[in-house]
Amino acid sequence: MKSTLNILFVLFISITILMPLGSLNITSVYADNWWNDEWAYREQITIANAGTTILINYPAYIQVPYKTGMQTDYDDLRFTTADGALVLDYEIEYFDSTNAHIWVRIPSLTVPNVSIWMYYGNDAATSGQNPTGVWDSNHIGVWHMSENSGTIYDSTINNIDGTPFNGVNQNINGAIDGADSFNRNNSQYINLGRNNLHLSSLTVSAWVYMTAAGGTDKQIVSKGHRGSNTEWELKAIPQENSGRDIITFRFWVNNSARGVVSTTALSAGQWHYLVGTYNASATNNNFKLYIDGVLNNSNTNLTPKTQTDANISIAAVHSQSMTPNHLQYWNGVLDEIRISDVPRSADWIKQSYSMVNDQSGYVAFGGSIPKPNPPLPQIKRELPMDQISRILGISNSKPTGEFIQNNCIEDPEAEGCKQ
Ligand SMILES: [Ca+2]
Ligand SMILES: [Ca+2]
Ligand SMILES: [Ca+2]
Repeated sequence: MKSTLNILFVLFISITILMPLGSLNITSVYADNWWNDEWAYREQITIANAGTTILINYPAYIQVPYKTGMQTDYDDLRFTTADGALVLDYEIEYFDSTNAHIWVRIPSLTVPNVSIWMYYGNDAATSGQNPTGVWDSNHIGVWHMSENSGTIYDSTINNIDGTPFNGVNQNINGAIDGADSFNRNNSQYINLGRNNLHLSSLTVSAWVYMTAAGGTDKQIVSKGHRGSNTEWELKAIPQENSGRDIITFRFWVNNSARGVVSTTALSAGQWHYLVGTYNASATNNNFKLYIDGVLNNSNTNLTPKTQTDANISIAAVHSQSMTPNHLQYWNGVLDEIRISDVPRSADWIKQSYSMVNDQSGYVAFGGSIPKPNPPLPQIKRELPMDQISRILGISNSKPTGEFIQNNCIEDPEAEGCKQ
C-alpha cells in the first residue's frame, strides 16, 4: 500500500508542476482511477492476440475463477478498458461455484495483447450483463446451446431463436459449457426459421463432435433447399470406406456444388472448430474453409448462390421440395454455432479457436487488488495553489506521500503540513 501511494504521489507532483497557477481539481491527475468506489476489488486480465492484426469488437471468451468477495452468482462482475473509460459489455454463458464462462466485447484487441480490468466485490450490485452488446451488428446469430431444454436462444439482437425437434438431447457438455447432442436415427434437428434471411457475404462456424463418421452427408448448419438449389451449407461428407469425413462449405446451384472442400478428413470422437467463409466481393479464393483455427483450403467459384425460401437449420437441411422435409441429419454434438454477414479474417478465426483450445495460454489474470484505503479518487476538492504547494512538500519538513494522503489534504494546517 505504501509503495502504491508513493508512486501515485510522484505522479501527482510530476503532473502538478506542469500546471499553471490557479486552482486544481486533484481528481483529474489520476490517470488510472478506481472505476467505482462501490466495488472492493479489481484484477487485471491480459488477453493475448494469436495473430498479427488488431481485432475490433472482438468477443473474447474468458473463464473467470470464483474469487473471495465475489457474489456467488457473479452479479457484481464488471469489466472496463485499461484506462477505465469504457465499461465493457459481457455475457455470462454459465457459472458455478468454481468459475464463470464469460464473453466480453473487447473494443480493440491489440497486438501482442490487451489488458482490461475486472471489478468485483459489491454485494449490492445487480447483474450488469448485456449479451446483445457483446455481439456486434456483423453477428447475425450466436447460439451457445447452453440450455438444458426448450428454446435454443440466439444471443444477438436478432433473436433468431431455435426450436428443437424429435428429442434433441440438450443437457450435455460441449466445447464451451453446454451443447446439444443429435442422433440421426431419430431425425433430430433445430429449426431456426428465417427463410427470408439472405446474406451476401457470410461466415458460418461451429464446434463439432462426430459420434461416428460415414453414412450419409451430415449437416452442421444450413440455409435450406428447394428444387435443385441449397442456399448454403456447412456439412460433413463421408469418404467411402475410409471411416472419415471431409468437410465442405458451399452453395448448391442447379445441382452442382459451388464452394470449398477440406483437404483433410476428420475422424469421429474428436472436437473440431470448423469455419466456412464466403466473400461476395472477392474475385478469387472467395470460399475459405478453416479447421481448428488454420486455413485448410480455399477455392474460387464466382457462380452466385440461389436464394431459397427454406429455413435455416442446425443438424439437418430443410427442404421445401422433398418429403420428409428435413434430411442429412448430424450424428454427434454441436456447440457455439455462429453466423456472420462478413467473411471473418484468418486472425479472427485463429483467435476464436485459440481462446477456447488454450484458455490459460491466452488469458492471464494479474492478481486481486483491493480498493486503496482511503480511496484515492475520492479526493475531489479544488485546492488553491498555495495549499497545493504545501501539500506537495515544497516545505522544510518534506512530508511523505502517505502522510499527505492521510492528513494534509483533509487538514492542511496539521503538523508536518505547514511551511
Ligand atoms: Ca446476486
Ligand atoms: Ca456452449
Ligand atoms: Ca444445451
